[in-house]
Order: sequence, then C-alpha cells, then structure tokens
Amino acid sequence: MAEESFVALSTFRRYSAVEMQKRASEHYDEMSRRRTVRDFSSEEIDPSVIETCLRTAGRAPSGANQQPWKFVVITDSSVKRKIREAAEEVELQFYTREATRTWRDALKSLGTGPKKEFLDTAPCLIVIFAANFSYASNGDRLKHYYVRESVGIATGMLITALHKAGLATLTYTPVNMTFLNDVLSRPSSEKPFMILVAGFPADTARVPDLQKKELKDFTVFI
Ligand code: IYR
Repeated sequence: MAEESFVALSTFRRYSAVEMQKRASEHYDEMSRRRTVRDFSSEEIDPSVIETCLRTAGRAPSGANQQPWKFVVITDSSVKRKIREAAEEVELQFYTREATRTWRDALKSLGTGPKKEFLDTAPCLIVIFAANFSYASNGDRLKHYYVRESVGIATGMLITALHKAGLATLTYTPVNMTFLNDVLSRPSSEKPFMILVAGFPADTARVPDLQKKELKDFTVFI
C-alpha cells in the first residue's frame, strides 16, 4: 500500500456572503438553460474543447479515488455509423416488443422513437464505460467501489462542462448497450454506462416543453 501523504488545502476559496449568493445564482441560471437536444448539426467541435471538458470530468470524486471511468471519444464517421446501426436494432426491439405500456406512456412527451439519426449527424459521441475492476501494476486484480456513483458524478461534471463550453448534449442509453464493447473493443471489465452525444443544435432543433419540479417538491429540510 502507498503511504499516506497529505498536503495543505490551497485550492479552496472563501467568498463573501453576497458573492456566494451571486455565484450560486449565476450557476443556477447557466444550468437552467441546459436542454437535452436530439437534433444536431454536423458542425465539428474543436477537439481541445472536448479534451478540456474531459479533464474536468476526470476531477470528479470517486470511491477510494479509483476513478473507475473510461471515456471513448468518437468522431470517426464509420464508427458512428456502426454504433447507429447497432443501437437502432436494439431500439427497434425496445419500441416494438420490450417496452411496457407504462414505459411507453412515460416517454410520450419526449417524442422519441427507434430512429437515432443523431448518432450519425452529431460530430462527437462520448461513450462512457464503468470499470468494475482494474489490474494493479503487479498484476493483482483491484476491485473498484461505488462504481456507478463515481461514474455518474463524473458524467454529471462532463455534461456541465460541455454545456458551459457552449455545446449541446444528449444523454443516450439504449436498453442494451453490450454492443458497445464489441464495436469499441473494450474489455468485459468495462460496462457501458452511457452514450453522451455532443455538438451544436440543428437550426431546426426543437425541444419538448418540459416542466421541472419546484424546489419544495423535491427537497425536505429538517
Ligand atoms: N432508449 C430509448 C428509450 C428512452 C428511455 C428513456 I427512460 C428516456 O428518457 C428516453 C428514451 C430511446 O432513446 O429512444
């Protein structure tokens, strides 16, 4: 085991009460403008913006600091095409057979269906994998803890970073994502977590008029 090593906390910043409220409100306003987009233009993204956003995701807290995430960034159109083909097969099964009536009803307001054009048109797909274990340098198998929580936090930080950088995103999760291991040659220790689609909205993009719950409806203060 590595010996514990501590350094002074030099990165924390203390703000005045007024400044705290201002910063909190500004971030609320910024994130309130984020919408999930399903129609993308094919305009390319500067790769360095994606890299910086991924670095942000890599700063997420994780169980035992094991950082059990892997981000596969796809801009190659033939790989995007393969993902679209495999995903549409899975979705066709879902929409025509597997989805329960209640699940179908829950999706009505989103206007989704088995066609996933965005997997072709969007300039960038980020496939996020969750690693249940890794191998230490001596070859020992290292179990990871709180994997889904950790990867979920990193994904949230990535979504926030991409939005703040001026990109639109779509959190996309086909019911069965195992095809992603094959298409992207990832080992079975890595489980597909999500496809995060990133790009610029198509000029014609429209979004459903969804309502968010009020603070009082999703919080309890004790
Ligand atoms: N994966 C399908 C179905 C779907 C499920 C949920 I829950 C959503 O919030 C949206 C879609 C699809 O993407 O069409």
